[in-house]
Amino acid sequence: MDLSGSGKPVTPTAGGCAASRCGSTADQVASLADEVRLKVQDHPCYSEEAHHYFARMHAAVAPACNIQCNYCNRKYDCSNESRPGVVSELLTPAQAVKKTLAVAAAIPQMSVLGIAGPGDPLANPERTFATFRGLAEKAPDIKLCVSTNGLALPECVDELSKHNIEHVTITINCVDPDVGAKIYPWIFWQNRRVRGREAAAILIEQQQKGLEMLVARGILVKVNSVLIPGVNDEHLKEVSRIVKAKGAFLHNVMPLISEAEHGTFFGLMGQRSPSAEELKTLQEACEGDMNMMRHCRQCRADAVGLLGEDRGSEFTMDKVEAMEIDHEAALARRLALRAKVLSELEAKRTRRHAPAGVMTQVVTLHRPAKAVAEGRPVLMAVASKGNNVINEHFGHAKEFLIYEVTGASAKLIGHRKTELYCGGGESCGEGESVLERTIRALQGCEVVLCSKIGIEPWHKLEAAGIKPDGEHGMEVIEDAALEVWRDMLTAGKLAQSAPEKRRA
Ligand code: CLF
Ligand code: SF4
Repeated sequence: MDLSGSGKPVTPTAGGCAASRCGSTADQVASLADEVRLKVQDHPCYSEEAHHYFARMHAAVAPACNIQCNYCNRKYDCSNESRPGVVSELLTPAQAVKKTLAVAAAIPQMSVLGIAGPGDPLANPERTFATFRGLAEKAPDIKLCVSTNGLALPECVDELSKHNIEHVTITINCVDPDVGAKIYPWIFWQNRRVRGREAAAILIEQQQKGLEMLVARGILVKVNSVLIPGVNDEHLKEVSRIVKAKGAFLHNVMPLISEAEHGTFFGLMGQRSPSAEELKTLQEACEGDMNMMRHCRQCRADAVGLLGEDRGSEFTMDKVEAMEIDHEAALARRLALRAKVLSELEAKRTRRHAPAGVMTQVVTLHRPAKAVAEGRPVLMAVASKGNNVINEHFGHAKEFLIYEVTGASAKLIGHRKTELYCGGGESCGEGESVLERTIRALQGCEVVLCSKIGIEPWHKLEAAGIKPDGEHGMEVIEDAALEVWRDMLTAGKLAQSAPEKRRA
């Protein structure tokens, strides 16, 4: 693993137009230049494959922010990198280092420490860099990651470089100040508050300058954009084109989370969030220009665990203080697990690309016969706790991974959180059960793959036109999904056009 931080500019891929496809899926990771592959192969956000196996945590050390976004209420987590919800504990840098070491000792899959709020990390540079310094000394195997709105980025790039930070996320919602003026009411700039279009213009200039400086130093940049229907939806295609042209590694378009009860300007003004279909359509439109992140969970600024997991309550400071930790043994466990996972993934890739004479069943599933590739795509929901296998009970799943499956591939295109579809209120329907909410969250899917499922949900899913499948428990997700797709094709279910409900 590259802990050297050579500071040399990095070519994102081995070459050619593949540069625009770099990033996340298994085969894409395999095709990256070695220097970049070492940086992303165990980063759960920069590699879709890695997110099944590796965990990250966020240290909430950065309370202040230097801008105001209309989707943010400062009582809540930063929407740059989190879903609304208060940060449980604001940490000092020393506490953050202690907590990170405790998490890394208990969760050997932990490979990244990110600082993503609750305000802006670079508006709190002393606290942010003190945390990174402390951790780099004590756990040099943990990658350091930061997420920022970009206003203070240019003045921090040298410092980021010095601290061997190889991954920076910039939230860029626009490249046009007129669009920006609808998203940012003000920024705090050179000791004064600047408003409206002028504020947006300064922010955009700083973001673009910061992006260019990072790329020039070989730091991988992910751009996050919040999709705000009617405000920047069409405009994000232009954003994607520009940031890719400037060398951003990955683009992550996230849906606006807008609820009146969060007290945000957008929430109170009734600005709606995009539908799953709108998000997918935009991601596909942007994908023509660059690789898109599809597995983001919009996690909290104090998130702990695999993406989608929330293990923060196991690591409150009082619990951390009481832990006795053998740091050397923990480091050895992490390194051993990382080596094992990465070598297994490498072996899997080699099997998949083996010549025809030595094809395994896995290869067959990933390379179906030509005739098999002709059915229509099917959306499948998958209940998984990680490791890229179907290992979660339907009734225990708090989220489902959504795959678009064709004869040629099973592609992760997003996730659906069942919690977001909470009952109560006019829009949700009074008295709606958890099961009904879950089924509503799965609208558009035709199959649910899970390790087990009870008889009542089985019947209700079927009645809703979704086929429950508990037969592939503990199987690799993509392989099982492709097998189910082929069974549907054989049964003559894929000839007709996609059901009307898929467009819901
Ligand atoms: Fe955190 Fe962000 Fe680093 Fe990941 S999150 S600072 S790059 S370690 Fe990841 Fe969470 Fe999405 Fe962010 S899933 S919100 S993209
Ligand atoms: Fe909130 Fe983050 Fe925007 Fe600051 S940058 S206002 S903390 S969402």
